[in-house]
Amino acid sequence: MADKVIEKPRTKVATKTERPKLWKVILLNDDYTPREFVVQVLKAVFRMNESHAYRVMMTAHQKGACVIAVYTKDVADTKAKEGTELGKQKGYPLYFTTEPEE
Ligand code: TYC
Repeated sequence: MADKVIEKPRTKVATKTERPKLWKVILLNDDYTPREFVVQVLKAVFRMNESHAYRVMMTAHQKGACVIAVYTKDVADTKAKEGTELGKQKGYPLYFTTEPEE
């Protein structure tokens, strides 16, 4: 009896921390917004340099849309709204949308 070891039941809670899903911000082409203005907005809102912004703008221009970057949902929504709003202020139909990454 003296050698009987009483074991404490071990309780281990498995915690799984999932990474938050990331959202893509997508630039859509239109026929009216001037190219140079799109480049300015990309630089201001998405902190791109001139050549990166130009390449992204041209990709949207030629293919109809271009994925700009991925962010957490809040940041993606805010940036898409900011970019769209800058165009709207000038009367342009410039449009940024968001969608979740697979
Ligand atoms: N297609 C526009 C033009 O020819 C330029 C443009 C490029 C507009 C990309 C939107 O997402 C865009 N003036």
